Amino acid sequence: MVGTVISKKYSTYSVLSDGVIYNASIRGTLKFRGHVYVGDEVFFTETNYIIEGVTPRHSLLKRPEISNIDQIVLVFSLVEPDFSYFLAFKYLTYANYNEVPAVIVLSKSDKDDKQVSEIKGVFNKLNIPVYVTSSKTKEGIEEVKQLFKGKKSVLVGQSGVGKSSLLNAINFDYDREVGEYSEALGRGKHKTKEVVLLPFEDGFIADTPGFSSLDLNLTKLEIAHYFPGFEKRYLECFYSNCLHQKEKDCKILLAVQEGNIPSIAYENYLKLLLEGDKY
Ligand SMILES: Nc1nc2c(ncn2[C@@H]2O[C@H](COP(=O)(O)OP(=O)(O)OP(=O)(O)O)[C@@H](O)[C@H]2O)c(=O)[nH]1
Ligand SMILES: [Mg+2]
Ligand SMILES: [Zn+2]
Repeated sequence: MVGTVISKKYSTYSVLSDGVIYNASIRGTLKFRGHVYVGDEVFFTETNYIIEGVTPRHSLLKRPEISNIDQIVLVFSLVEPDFSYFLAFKYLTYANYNEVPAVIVLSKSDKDDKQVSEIKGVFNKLNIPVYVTSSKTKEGIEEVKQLFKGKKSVLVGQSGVGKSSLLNAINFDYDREVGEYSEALGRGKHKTKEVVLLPFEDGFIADTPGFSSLDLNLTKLEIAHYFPGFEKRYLECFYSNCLHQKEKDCKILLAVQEGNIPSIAYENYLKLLLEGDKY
């Protein structure tokens, strides 16, 4: 049989096949010795649900660990925790590096919407869609639902931004557990512990544990290539290893001067570059 791994716990894999969830394992398999990730399309035996193979993956993310994703939905709350351009640019760089398209969902608009137009302006300039939502008032929920149709999407964001709440607002039956925001920690309390794929209209949406820090593990040169808005422009820089700082004939610096790359993006690029490994 063929199915999609929707969650895993220790060595048990929940596989959805034709509307039925099977508890499959890879134990005792002679044919298959590789890794199995949530998101994988697998072959498993009809009698004892042993996974015998995985179809080739078109994407594989390490954080959160999930495969075959068509779209990364980056969730940022406007407040609690506060919106951070630095984190947004970092996650977008991560998505670009993994060659998975990304969109931004701003949550908790009921609490504070003063920054919305500025944030939208910055990311729209870089062709990154921004959705504004509130799981409380349901603002933007219908729009966001359109985004998920027919795709395998993953919600990514810090603990407490409202990923699980967003899923409950999309479909009450998901019944995701919601945590609380801790004023003292400045983040949520890591309520969601596992990656889970939830079926949604010919597609899937993954709820994932929030994380407080993300190590990109990229070299400076990779950051210089995958930073949002830099993807094609860097190819035109005079030096092929241009880090877009003070180099001669740098097309990124030019785009910043001409206003085609927002200066806040460039400032955060310089900050992110400090985290890059030497190349
Ligand atoms: N006012 C308001 N509060 C929200 C909204 N969305 C989420 N919250 C609150 O934010 C807190 C955290 O929500 P969760 O949905 O658990 O956040 P999460 O991103 O899933 O967090 P982790 O599972 O820890 O990664 C809860 O107290 C929610 O009630 C919103 O749109 N408006
Ligand atoms: Mg959660
Ligand atoms: Zn350059």
